[in-house]
Amino acid sequence: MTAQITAQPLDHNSGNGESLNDANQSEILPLMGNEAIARGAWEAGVKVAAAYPGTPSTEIMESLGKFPADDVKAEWATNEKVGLDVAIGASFAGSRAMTSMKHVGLNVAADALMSQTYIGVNGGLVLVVCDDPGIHSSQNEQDTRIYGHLAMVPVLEPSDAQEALDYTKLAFDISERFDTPVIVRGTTRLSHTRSLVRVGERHENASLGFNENPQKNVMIPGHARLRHSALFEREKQLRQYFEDSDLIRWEQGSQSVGIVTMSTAYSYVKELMPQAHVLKLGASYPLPENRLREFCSAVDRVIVVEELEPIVENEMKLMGFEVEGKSLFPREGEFSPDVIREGLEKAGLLETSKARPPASVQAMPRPPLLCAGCPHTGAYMALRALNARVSGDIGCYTLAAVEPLKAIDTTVSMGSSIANATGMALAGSETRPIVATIGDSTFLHAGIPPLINAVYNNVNITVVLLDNHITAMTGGQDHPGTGRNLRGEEVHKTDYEALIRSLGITWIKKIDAYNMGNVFQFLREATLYNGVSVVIMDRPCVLDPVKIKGEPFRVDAEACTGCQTCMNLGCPALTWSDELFEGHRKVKIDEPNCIGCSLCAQVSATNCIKPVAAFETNG
Ligand SMILES: Cc1ncc(C[n+]2csc(CCOP(=O)(O)OP(=O)(O)O)c2C)c(N)n1
Repeated sequence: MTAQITAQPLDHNSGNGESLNDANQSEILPLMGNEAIARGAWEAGVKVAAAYPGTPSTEIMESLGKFPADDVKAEWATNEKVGLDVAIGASFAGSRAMTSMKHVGLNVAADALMSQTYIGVNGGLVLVVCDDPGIHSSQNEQDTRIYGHLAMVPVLEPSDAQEALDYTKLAFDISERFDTPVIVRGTTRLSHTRSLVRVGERHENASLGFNENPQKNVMIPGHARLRHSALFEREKQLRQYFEDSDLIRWEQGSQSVGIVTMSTAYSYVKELMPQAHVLKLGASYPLPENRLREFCSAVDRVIVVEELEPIVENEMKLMGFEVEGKSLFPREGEFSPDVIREGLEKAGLLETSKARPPASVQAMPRPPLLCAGCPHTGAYMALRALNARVSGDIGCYTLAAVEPLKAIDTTVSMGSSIANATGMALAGSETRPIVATIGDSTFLHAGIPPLINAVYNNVNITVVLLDNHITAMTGGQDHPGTGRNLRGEEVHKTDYEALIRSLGITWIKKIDAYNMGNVFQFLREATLYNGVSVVIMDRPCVLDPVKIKGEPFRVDAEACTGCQTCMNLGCPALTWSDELFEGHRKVKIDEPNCIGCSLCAQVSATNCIKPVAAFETNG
């Protein structure tokens, strides 16, 4: 059950000032957290929304793109900073605007946020940022709430899909009322859990028009100094707002312990300690000191249950409250009922459960692998054969860092590969050819400035652009290189060759990633070139837009010598048979899994792999 959230009356002409659980909200739909966020934004009258995909946030923009284009211009942006800047532009123009991203996306967008917080908003401006506690699908684990403090912008923390909708809607109101960007913070568990959500109607907002106010809109030092002071006043007003808001909810209990919690941890706490006093924080910044004081003085012991960093705990300690938190609960990893239970046992609040029954179904451990027929495979096999020093990037191809390809030496953050390779070249100690590998979406996200930089600084590196025509890692989103937008409409398609040539690079080869002869030959030639060379590996992802399924291949068991050359591809369709050749296990192909890419046939040392039809013709 979600409690009533009463938005304060607003100046804005949208008429959104009524209770968010108003009479219009009669329909109930099963929505995933991310769908609920999109729905909340649409109901709030969002006019422009832009995002770069990133797990667990991706479905927010995908869902918004399903609403009529006349209602909301929803688009993929080339990166998170671009997405935020587009939303900021729409806010300047007087419309409600939103951007969404995964936690690390905010690192990219932070520069814009840190200035925009001074500027404030015209049309409401909401950033939905989804953290990934437990690092299910990310390069790190970080707590977005720290950015809330840094930027001094309110952070709302929904705990279920209903709140995801309600809080997103409310975030626009708060944004306009207090002249501030607002962060709605999600987590993987919130984003991807589906539950019943009461939905409402859309409130159309007339554009507020451009607000001509250079002192507010143009951040030069003289203006920024004034605006910085305004932030402190705004923080005070926001704190007061949360003192009075239903977003902060004290759920009375009968025990003498009080638990301060938020986000999905709230549900676990309620399940494990239904008798405790609970102060649910729907917003974790800025904190309402008086409400906290009232709560703390009513109980004997206060425990803060918050995932990741001790943000609320530390702030409460600074306010002078005696609280416990990270002495009981981990500061890393995802919370679960078991994790919270352990902490509460440690605190002596729950009896120690000695024998916890093991989960009845255990997932089978599975090593991460590139798909059968993945067009990234051949390039890495060749790079390993070339003994290249490979700086990698973020995408499906990062999987080439592990056995059996084991062909990537470094991976840092999106777009790092090219500048990392530049740095290695400048260091001057590397004797192996230096190669940066980067996917098409990642190249457009953050790969172009470092490529310009590599040319500018005249280094000897090879850049391999792995163009599989899609953002595969996050589920196959379009980008400027696919020539389609979020709604699937045809748009201008980035011409990589022309773009790269325009940067001053003359050694460029575009090759079919399935032609192993060319892959080996041109990668070798590229690494021998003196300067920046670029090889574009051109082949669509086998899963997008529909799973590619060509004629499968088969191993001629008679001819196979068990040399294992094909096994170096790490293709999941290749398995071992029970037959041996001079003590070596022969290989066979799982035909339903094979998509017919022919890479194994091309690398086979004994020419024993052929299309299935070849066997049938030969009887
Ligand atoms: C700053 C940031 N934004 C978003 C992501 C999520 N993400 C990881 S890889 C990737 C793009 C992958 O696409 P591409 O480079 O084309 O490689 P592919 O997966 O298709 O091989 C995205 C969006 C991220 N890790 N970091």
